Amino acid sequence: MIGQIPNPNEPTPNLADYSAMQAAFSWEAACAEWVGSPNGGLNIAFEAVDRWVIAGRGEAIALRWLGKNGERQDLSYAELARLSDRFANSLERLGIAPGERVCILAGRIPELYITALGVLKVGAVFCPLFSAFGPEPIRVRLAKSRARVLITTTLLYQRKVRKQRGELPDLQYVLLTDSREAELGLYSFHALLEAESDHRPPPRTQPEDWALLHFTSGTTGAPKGAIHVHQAVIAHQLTGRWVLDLRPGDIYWCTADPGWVTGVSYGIIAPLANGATLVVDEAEFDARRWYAILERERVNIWYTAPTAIRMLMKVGAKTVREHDLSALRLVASVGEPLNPEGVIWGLATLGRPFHDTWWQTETGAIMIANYRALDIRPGSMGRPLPGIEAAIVRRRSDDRVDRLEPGEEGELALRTGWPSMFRGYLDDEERYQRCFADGWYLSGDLATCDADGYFWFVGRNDDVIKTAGHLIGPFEVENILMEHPAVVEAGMIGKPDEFAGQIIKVFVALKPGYEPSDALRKELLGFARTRLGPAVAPRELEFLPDLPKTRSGKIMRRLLRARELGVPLGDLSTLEGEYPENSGDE
Ligand code: 6R9
Repeated sequence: MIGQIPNPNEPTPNLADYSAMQAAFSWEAACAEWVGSPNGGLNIAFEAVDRWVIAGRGEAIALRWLGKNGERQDLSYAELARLSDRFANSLERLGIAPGERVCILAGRIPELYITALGVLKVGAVFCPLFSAFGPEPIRVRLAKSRARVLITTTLLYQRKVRKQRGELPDLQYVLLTDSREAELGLYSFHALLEAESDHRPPPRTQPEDWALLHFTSGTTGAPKGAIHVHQAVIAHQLTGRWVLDLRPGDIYWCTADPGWVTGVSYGIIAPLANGATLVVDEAEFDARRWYAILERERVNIWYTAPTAIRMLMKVGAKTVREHDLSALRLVASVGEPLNPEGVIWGLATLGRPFHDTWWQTETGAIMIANYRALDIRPGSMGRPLPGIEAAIVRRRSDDRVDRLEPGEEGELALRTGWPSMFRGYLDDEERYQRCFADGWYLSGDLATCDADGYFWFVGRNDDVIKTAGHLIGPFEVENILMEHPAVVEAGMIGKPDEFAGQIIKVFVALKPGYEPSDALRKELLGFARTRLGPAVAPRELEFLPDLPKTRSGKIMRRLLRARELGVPLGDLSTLEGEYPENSGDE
């Protein structure tokens, strides 16, 4: 256990008395008291930027962008408010109606942040697509979103969208962030922006209006589009304040890409809604660069992920000591299990223990966390946010749930009813309903809870995996491999990896007439990488004569996992996260 050592030079934690807040807090009251925008609406973008301008903090830096080649750009709250007003006006001119989805496919560039806020202001639904996805995951998500507008760069458009545009009948406008030219179906983002006024009346959206669409994966079927509403901002703001201890003027860096939920909820909304300065680094992970950013920008609050922490640990403590990281007040982690060594390494080398936090695309905001004011139990995800009731349960066959005793392993469940809770999977009501039983949201994660109310992650109860913090489902990966003429069956698993947590490994059975060979292995891996993109591409491939299947013909990935880990097949109960009676998301 790591106790919190009071430091007279540091402010009292925003959440100073966890137990008192846990007893007193209610979402109903918090939502009822929320002031909202001047015309009576509630809008994420208004809460994130315009509110600060009205409050007289317009000159404060909202976004500090660090380009990969050393460029720097600061945008104040007032500038971000004006630019996003302009973009909202551009979208209105294109005829984008409230509730419509607007997609963006881009790296971490300033236009992404302007887009997110502009889309929210016009009442449309912001849908980010990860730029390391290949053409196929992008096509699937664009098609599913039915977006008429896509914001992207020339390079990403040419590499990942152009060839498939014919298969995307809804896609009318592609706005390029780095082009001044307009040609058939392609427009210049900046030219559109410049043609508009930077004034708009405050947004009119209501708390339950759709705001965000995040695609996520399950075991079966195509990716699911989790929908969030404007009211989610109340949870973003509050978790930012309580868990990340954010306050106006803080310098804050979230290393997650906005192609994933963390990069939006905590890479855009929560820090701005708390008046902080966002540091955005366009470049990919590089230990020296990261330490230099923490030092030079005097980052106070840092939210990152276990994969990055493991890579920093590998580089060693000497590199850390070359930097002055004394501005850091809180370091936190999310997305994958954070091993106790990571927490302790943070304390020993950064002078701050990593605070683990747990949540999901579906929960929209942090649900379980280690707080500044509470002791940390290294290896534990922490305790539920005030207002959140979490429990370890087992779903019964009659769809009731039984709550389990402290120490017993079961599914992590949350009592429904917080503002950032997802409101549906786009066009998939049945899958949405399956996430709930008896008034609980069932997370699909297996965990335990100790007698003091700390939660401990065990594993998933389905076949999705986390690789370098990214959630990947087997469906897309296996489907692509099966499109290759040599492949008859494919099964994906997560293979444990020292740094990425897990890497994607596929087992493949070949059609008659094809023989396993190194050349074919390389060809299949290349085939998958070209279509799926580096983030989703399998790293290893093994040939099998055939894949283990259930009587109904489903591939038994847990047997593939058992095989990989060398666990005796007869003793599946020892496999992490395996519940023979629990079919998860199937
Ligand atoms: C925010 C985000 C959700 C899944 C979740 C769980 C895993 C997240 C974790 C963690 C262990 C933590 N996960 N936080 N596992 N410890 N602190 O990551 O959303 O991409 O939807 O993934 O990530 O398995 O169910 P998402």
